[in-house]
Amino acid sequence: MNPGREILDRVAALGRHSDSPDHYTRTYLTPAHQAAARDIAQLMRDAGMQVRTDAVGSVIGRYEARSQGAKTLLMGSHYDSVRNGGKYDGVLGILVPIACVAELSARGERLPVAIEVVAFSDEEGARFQTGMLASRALIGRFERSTLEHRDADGVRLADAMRDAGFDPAKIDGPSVDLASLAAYVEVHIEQGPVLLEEGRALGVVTSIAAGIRNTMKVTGESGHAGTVPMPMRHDALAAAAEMIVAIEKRCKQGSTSSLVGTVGMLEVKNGTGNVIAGEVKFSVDIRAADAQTLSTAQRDVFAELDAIAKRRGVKLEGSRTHDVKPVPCTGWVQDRLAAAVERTLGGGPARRLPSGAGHDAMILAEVTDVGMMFVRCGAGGVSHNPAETVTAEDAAAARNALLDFLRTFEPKA
Ligand code: HGY
Ligand code: MN
Ligand code: MN
Repeated sequence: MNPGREILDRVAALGRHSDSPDHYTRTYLTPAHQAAARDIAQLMRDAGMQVRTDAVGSVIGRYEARSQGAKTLLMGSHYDSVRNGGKYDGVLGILVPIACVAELSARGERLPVAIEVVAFSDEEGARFQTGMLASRALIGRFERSTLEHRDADGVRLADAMRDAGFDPAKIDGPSVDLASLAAYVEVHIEQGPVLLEEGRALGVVTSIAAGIRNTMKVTGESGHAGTVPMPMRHDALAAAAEMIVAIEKRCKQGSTSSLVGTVGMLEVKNGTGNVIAGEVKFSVDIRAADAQTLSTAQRDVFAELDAIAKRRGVKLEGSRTHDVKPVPCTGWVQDRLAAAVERTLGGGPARRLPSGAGHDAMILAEVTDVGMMFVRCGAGGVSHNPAETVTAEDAAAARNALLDFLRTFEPKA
């Protein structure tokens, strides 16, 4: 079978493990999430890897080097998803390296480095607002305060872990040998239109955008929709609505198109059609390619939200749930990936491009050199959307380029 076709069939099979019968959603520690983990572990074993699961549910497959004491090349991505997302986000970056190791194993090939493929259990943070939870835990920098986060049903993260058979007390250090890491390489769909518009199957990431996420709470005064005169209202939902438009307005300003602002979640407490809303929560996600643009935009946005709250006589509180600095991908890793892409695709220099999306590579960059390979997204480059798609030819190209990268890989002296 065409290796790309086999990868896509596996994406589809894993995509059937969803929290919802109506769309693809796989959030941290749900039954669907744990079923996917079991399938991924089996795929790793079938590919000739020894498999372990760490204290937060990341599944790690190891393929030994040709000699003892070798460095370890880490690869991988995440197997959780956003709500109503696309099946390729994260999962492709797990299945492509597994396919490469399966090929090496079938031919009895061993490399000068060991390979570890990590399926991160929680990168999106969609259920508990815990972005990059699993990669932080992998490198020993799990933030224990997240154990108190609750999901939409009020379930504490710590309790969800115990229910799924994980012990929060065991999250106590790296789940890989950091000293042995040669580099980390992540294959991921581009989640944008550049490769599609330029007719390229693959690209090499130069840098990953910075980003912050907050959960905001607006507290006003609930009241009767029919009796409270407009000038006397402290309407939490109307205030939030003005704030949401203010975020969009500020993030549309400025010279750099890398500045983006999104409110993806809005929750009206005890929302009722004939009641003036007393309490509202909403999410804020602001990103930019560089720290200065992000910092200035943040300063302006939160100052404006405070001014709106003051003018409307509502209380505004915010908690930071995610904060990542911009991450440059390491030069030598980029160059090796670009050479492998060029040998695989031909057609001149590989396209290098920035990532507006965040990735586990940002966290691994705290402990080792990192690189990312992008795979063309179809359907206009859309992602975080069920229309997200990748062709079998491009999946095969990614597998072939990564295999070339592995077969020519020597740890940096
Ligand atoms: O939000 C992101 O950039 C990624 O999908 N976690
Ligand atoms: Mn994503
Ligand atoms: Mn992703």
